[in-house]
Amino acid sequence: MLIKPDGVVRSKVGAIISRIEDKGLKIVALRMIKLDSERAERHYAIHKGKPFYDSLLKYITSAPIVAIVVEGNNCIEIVRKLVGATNGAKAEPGTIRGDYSTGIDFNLIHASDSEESANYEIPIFFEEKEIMSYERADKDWL
Ligand code: 3AN
Repeated sequence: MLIKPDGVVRSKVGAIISRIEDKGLKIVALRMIKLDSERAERHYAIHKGKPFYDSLLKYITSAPIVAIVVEGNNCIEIVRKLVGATNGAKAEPGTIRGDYSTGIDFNLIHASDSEESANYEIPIFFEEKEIMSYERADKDWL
C-alpha cells in the first residue's frame, strides 16, 4: 500500500499505520520516497489513457509518499476494507478514506486490489531482501 502525498503532507502517516497494526496485519517493509515520473508511470500503467491519468501522476509525484508492504491472512481484502471506497465522499465513516477524505482526487491511500497487482507493484518500491521476516508477538491471537 502507499500513503499518498496528501496523507504525508496532512500528517496522517502515524494514524494510517496505526490502523494497519491495530487490525492485526504485519508490516514487513516501509519506506518514504518521492516518486519520480518514471516510477509513477510504472505504478499507474494500468490507468494510462484515462482522463484522470495526468492529474494522478501530478498528484502522486507532488510530495513524498510512504510505501508499505503488509502481510496477514486475507490481507488484500482486509486492507481494501480498511481503506474504503475510492471516492472519499462515498467511503464509509470508519474507513481511512471515509474518515479523512472528501473526494476522489485526494484519497490518501493506494492499496493493491489483488495478489497479482501486489506482485506487480511491490518490486517498484522494494527489493526482495528489503521485505522483512519476523513474527508478531501476538500472532497466535490474530
Ligand atoms: P482504488 O485506489 O480505490 O483502487 P483505482 O485503482 O480505480 O482506485 O484508481 C486509482 C486512483 O486513480 C484512485 N486512487 C484515484 O486517486 C484515481 N482515480 C480513480 N478514478 C478516478 C476518477 N474518476 N477521477 C479522478 N481520479 C480517479
